[in-house]
Amino acid sequence: MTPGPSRWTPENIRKAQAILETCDRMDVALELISQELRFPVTRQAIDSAFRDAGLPTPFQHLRRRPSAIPPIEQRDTERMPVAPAVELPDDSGTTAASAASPAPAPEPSPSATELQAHRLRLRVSDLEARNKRLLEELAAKEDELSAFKILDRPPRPIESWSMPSDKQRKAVPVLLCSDWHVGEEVDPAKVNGLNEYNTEIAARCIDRLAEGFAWMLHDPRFDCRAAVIALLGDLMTGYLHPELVESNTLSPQEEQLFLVDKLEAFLRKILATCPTLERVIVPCCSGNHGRATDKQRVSTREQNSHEQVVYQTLARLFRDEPRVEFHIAAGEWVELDVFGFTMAFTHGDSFRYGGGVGGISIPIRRGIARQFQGRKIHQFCMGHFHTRQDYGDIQINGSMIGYSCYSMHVHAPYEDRQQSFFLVDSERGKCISAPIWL
Ligand SMILES: [Mn+2]
Repeated sequence: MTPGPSRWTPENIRKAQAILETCDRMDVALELISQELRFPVTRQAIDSAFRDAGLPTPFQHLRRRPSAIPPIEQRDTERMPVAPAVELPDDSGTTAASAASPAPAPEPSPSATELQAHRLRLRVSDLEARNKRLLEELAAKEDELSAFKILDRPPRPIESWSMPSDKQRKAVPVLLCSDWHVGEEVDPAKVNGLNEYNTEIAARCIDRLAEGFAWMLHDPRFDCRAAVIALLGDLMTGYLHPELVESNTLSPQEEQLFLVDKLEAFLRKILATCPTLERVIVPCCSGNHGRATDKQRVSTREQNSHEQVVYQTLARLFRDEPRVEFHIAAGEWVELDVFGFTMAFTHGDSFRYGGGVGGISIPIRRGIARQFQGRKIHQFCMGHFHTRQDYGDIQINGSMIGYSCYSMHVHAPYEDRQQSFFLVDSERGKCISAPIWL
């Protein structure tokens, strides 16, 4: 049996961090964390979970600002005007040296013990109230985040993790998903018999893509704990051209529902078949085909895309799945930091290619040089061109629909249905770049 996923999900680690930061003592913190996470948390377990996550030790998270917490005596004497517990001898006649030496501790009187107990009880109830309030605030903030903000947070970098042995390399698999065109049909009779595509074939391809991804992860040379599954648009065809109203087998609304169902099953299959993955990051960009307007809107691209609805719906379906994180583009790009390598994802339709002999890399290089103004991006990922190309720092995806009437019309070279897969090695960057054939 393979072990189940760790209970120390990023979400649980965040909760533990938040609680530690409100506590002064480790034993109190451990008890509160156990209550919150609903499993017994030991010092060793939390130490190793934080170590694995590359965080400072739990002890370093504790709130250790003595000045912020007045000593019991100062604080509570204000509240409780009780006679001082210990009568100090009159020191008016003593020298400085003798004043500095500790006075012999007097026997605590019964009233002093009672007072101390009372103070401690007050302190405990203070702390309990404070912790309860903070936990409530934390829960409220989390609700707020999951309802509205989850989609706006910039992706948390993928950081390196510690490994028990050095026989494997650490890597993050990246899968580009784009140009599925699920509502479009390819009639073999219209493409010289080179291809056939419809919703049934699309559904089968989506399932095969999840299988292919899991198959690529079976590589024993690599330890993969986080993955990137990028949804890069044109997953639907929509009514972009008048002829598509006649030829599509699904309307834009039907395509959205089809995609929500299939993408949910696709991601759940990846979670089920890739148990080593602790984080699955899903950058989402809309394609030009998903637009709900006649012409492509520029500044309100995402607000006017049907694909945005698909992505937002998926993010809500996976709200309670801590392993999956959606990051939906606000504009053209989503950026992500993987082991310190910067990656940028987009659909790709802003790059105009007129069929020049230099190939598509020329207009893309010119475009990104302007858009990023020299800022170093190690890996650009995009779809749109239906031709899988690996230009090193630019990865262009193939398509799921494959060769179509449109491909014939623009004299595009034939290419089998395929999507792009590669690994980001923790030290060397991109490697094992391969198509997943569908
Ligand atoms: Mn496109």
